[in-house]
Amino acid sequence: MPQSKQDAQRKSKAGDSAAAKQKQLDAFSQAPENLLTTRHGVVIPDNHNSLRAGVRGPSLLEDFILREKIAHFDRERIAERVVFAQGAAAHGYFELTRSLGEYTRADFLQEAGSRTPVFVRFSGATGARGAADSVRDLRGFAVKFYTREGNYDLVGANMPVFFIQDAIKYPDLVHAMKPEPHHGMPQASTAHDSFWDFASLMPETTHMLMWLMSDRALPRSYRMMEGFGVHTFRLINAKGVAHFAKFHWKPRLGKHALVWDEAQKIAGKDPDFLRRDLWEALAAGSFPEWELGLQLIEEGKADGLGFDLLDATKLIPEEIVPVLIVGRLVLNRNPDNFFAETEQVAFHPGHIVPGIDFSNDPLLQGRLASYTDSQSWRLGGPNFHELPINRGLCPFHNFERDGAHRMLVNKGQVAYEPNSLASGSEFRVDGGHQGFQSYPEALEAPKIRRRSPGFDDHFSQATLFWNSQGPAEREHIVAAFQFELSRVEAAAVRQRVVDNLSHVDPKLARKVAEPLGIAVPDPKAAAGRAGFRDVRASPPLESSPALSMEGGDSGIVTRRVAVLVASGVEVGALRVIQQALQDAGASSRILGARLGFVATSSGQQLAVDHTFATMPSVLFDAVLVPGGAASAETLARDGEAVHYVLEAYKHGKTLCVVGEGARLLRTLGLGADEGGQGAAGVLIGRNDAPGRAQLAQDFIAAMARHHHWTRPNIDAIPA
Ligand code: HDD
Repeated sequence: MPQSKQDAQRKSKAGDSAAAKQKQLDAFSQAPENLLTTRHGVVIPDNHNSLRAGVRGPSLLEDFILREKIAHFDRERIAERVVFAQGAAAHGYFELTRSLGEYTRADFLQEAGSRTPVFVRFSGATGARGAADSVRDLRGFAVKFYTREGNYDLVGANMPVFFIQDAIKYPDLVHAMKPEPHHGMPQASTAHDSFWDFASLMPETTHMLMWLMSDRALPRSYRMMEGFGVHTFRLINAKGVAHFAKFHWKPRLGKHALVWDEAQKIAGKDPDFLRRDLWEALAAGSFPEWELGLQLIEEGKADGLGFDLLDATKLIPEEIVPVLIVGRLVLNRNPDNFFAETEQVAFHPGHIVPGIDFSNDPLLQGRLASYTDSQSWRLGGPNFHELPINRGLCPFHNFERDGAHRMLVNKGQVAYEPNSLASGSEFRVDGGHQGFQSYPEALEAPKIRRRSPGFDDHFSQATLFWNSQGPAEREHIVAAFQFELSRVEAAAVRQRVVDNLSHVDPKLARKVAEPLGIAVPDPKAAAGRAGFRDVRASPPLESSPALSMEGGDSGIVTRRVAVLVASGVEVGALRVIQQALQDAGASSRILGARLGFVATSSGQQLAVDHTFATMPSVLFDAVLVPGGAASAETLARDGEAVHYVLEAYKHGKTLCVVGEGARLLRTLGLGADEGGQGAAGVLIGRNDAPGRAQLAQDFIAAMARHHHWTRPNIDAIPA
C-alpha cells in the first residue's frame, strides 16, 4: 500500500479513536462542562478565597488549589527571543499564481491556483518584548508555509540586506545594538555609543546603515512594508538544475513610512501601534496582501553581476534582474491566542522542503545552526515542533523519542531503524523516494577562516541606495544620522562614522557632520579594524528607482481620517466626504474637546468618537475640518485643536478644510485663502453641493500621495 494511503488510514483511525476517547470521557465526567476545575478535573468550589485556619488565620500549605494556580502563574513567561522579541502575527494563505515547475520541484510551487496555509510573524529586531512598536528599527517578516512536504520557513526582514557578512559577528552586532550592559539602556534604539562604535569599526555595515537611517525603518504599518528573504537561496528542479533565487514580498497597499517626529510621539501615545494596526485591519475584514516575487539567476551567470551573491550586505538591483511575480500572500485571520501562537511559533531558515536549498552565504550558514538551538532553549526542550502552531500539516514520523514536554504518545517496541520487530514497514527509509536532496555542489577547498575578496566592497551599494532616494528621503537620512550621532557621547565614534560616510558620498558626510560640531570627514581616516579595504566595484547602475519609496499611487484603503468638530459644525459636506472616504476603503472618526455630542449648525446631535488628547494627529493619516463659523472659531481658540492641525501640517499629512474651516488655517498662519489654494496637500473647499463632491475626490487623491513634503515654512511650525 502506498505510504500516503497508509498515512491517511492511520490518521483517520487516530481521528476515530480520539473521538471515541472523548465520548468516553464525556460520559465519564462528573463535572458539568462550565464548572471551573483544577488541571486534573477536580471541581473548584471557591475561586476567591484561599484555605485558611479560621477567617482571620494564616493560609494553609495544604491548599493544593491555591498552590497549583500560583505555581502555574509563576511559570507563565518563557524566555523572550534574543532578537525580534516584539511582534504580531496572523494566519492566511499563499496562492501560487504562476507555476515554478521549471525552476523547482517544491510541491507548493507547482500548480498555479494551489493554496498553502501560512502563519506570518512581523517583529521589531532591537526592542525587548513590550518595547514600543514605532521605533527606528529593522522589522522581521517571517513566513511559515505549512506545505504538503513539510514546513517551509522564509525568515526574512523588511530590508533586503543585513549588517554583517558572517554569522560569527552576530552576537557582537546584537550586543552592540541592544541596551548597554552596565545600565541596561536605551531600549529599542540604536542611538547610543556601543552600536555606533561597532558599526563604525565594521564598514561592511555601511549599506545596511543607509537602510536603517532611511524611512524604511519607520513603517506606517506592517501591512505597508516590503519583505525580503535577504540571502541568496537555490531552487532546484526535477532534473537537478539549480538557479540562485532572491525572495521579495511586495505589499498591495504600497510601501509607506511614518515621519520620525511622528514615530517618536506614537511610541508614547500608542506603543502597540503596529500590532494594533494589523489586528484591527484583520478584525475589520480588510485582509492585507503581498505579491511574492523572485529574482532568478542561472548558476553560471552569477559571476557577471559585479558583486558577490553570497554577501548578505548586497542586493541585486531589480533593474538588473527583474522580479518575477509568482504568487500572493493573504493574511485573513487573527491568532486566537497571542502566547500559544505568536509567542510560541518557532521559525528556522533550516525548515526547508525538497526543491529549495541554501547557498554558501556564511551568514545563512550560521543561522542554520542558531535557530534550532535557540528554539530548544526558548521553548524549553527538543519537542517544540509538536506545539500546535509549529506542527506540520503533513504526516511526520521518525524515531525521535522522549525529552521535555513530549506530547506524542509513540507506540510499540521499536524506536530505531533499521528494525525487523515493528509490525509493518512504517518509518522506513525508502531509496525509491527522493525526499530532500541537497544540491550536489562540488567542493574541494582548504579549510580557511577568510572571506572571499568579492566581499570587500562595502560602499558601492550604499552609494547606489543614496543615489536612488528622492529629495525628501535624503533629508530624512541626513536627519536620522544626525539624531543618532548626537546621542553618541564619544566624539571619536561620531567622527569615525562620518569618515566612513564620506566613502558613500562626500556631500552626505559633510551634511551629517555640520551641526554635530565634528571635523570635516576624512575618507583616509576611515579605517575600520575589521577588514576595511578601499575597494569599489564599478557600479553596474547609477541609481535604482525600486529602492525609493516615493511615488506610486496605492490608494487609501484602511487609511484613517480625523474630523475635528465643535458646536455649530456644518455637516452637509462632512457627510459627502465621509461617504466618499468609506467608498474608497478609508475610515473617519469624529474628534472633539470632550466625549458625548456636539450640536450641529442645523440643531442635530453629532456623536464624538474620541477627544483630541486621546487620539492625537499622529494616529491618523489625514485631518478634515468641516465648515460652520461657530465650530471653526471654537477650534481656533482650543490649544489642542490648534496643535492638532499644526502637527498634521508639519508631518506632511493631507489637510482638508471646508468653508469657514479655512479661517482656522489662516489663524494658524498656514496661508490659506477661503476658496483659494493652500500649500501642497492642503485642500480648501466650498460648501455647495458640486464643490463638496469635487472636494471629496481631491481629498482622496491627495491622501493617496501619503505625504506632502514641499510645504512652505514647515521648519517654522512649532509642532
Ligand atoms: Fe535571526 C530570530 C531575521 C540573522 C539568530 N531572525 C529572527 C527572527 C527574524 C530574523 C525575522 C524572528 C522570527 C520570529 O518572528 O519568530 N535573522 C533574521 C535576518 C537575518 C538574521 C533577516 C539576516 C539576514 N539571526 C541571524 C543570524 C543569527 C540569527 C546571523 C545567528 C547566528 N534569529 C536568530 C535567533 C532568533 C532569530 C537567535 C532569536 C529567537 C529565535 O531565533 O526564534 O536564533
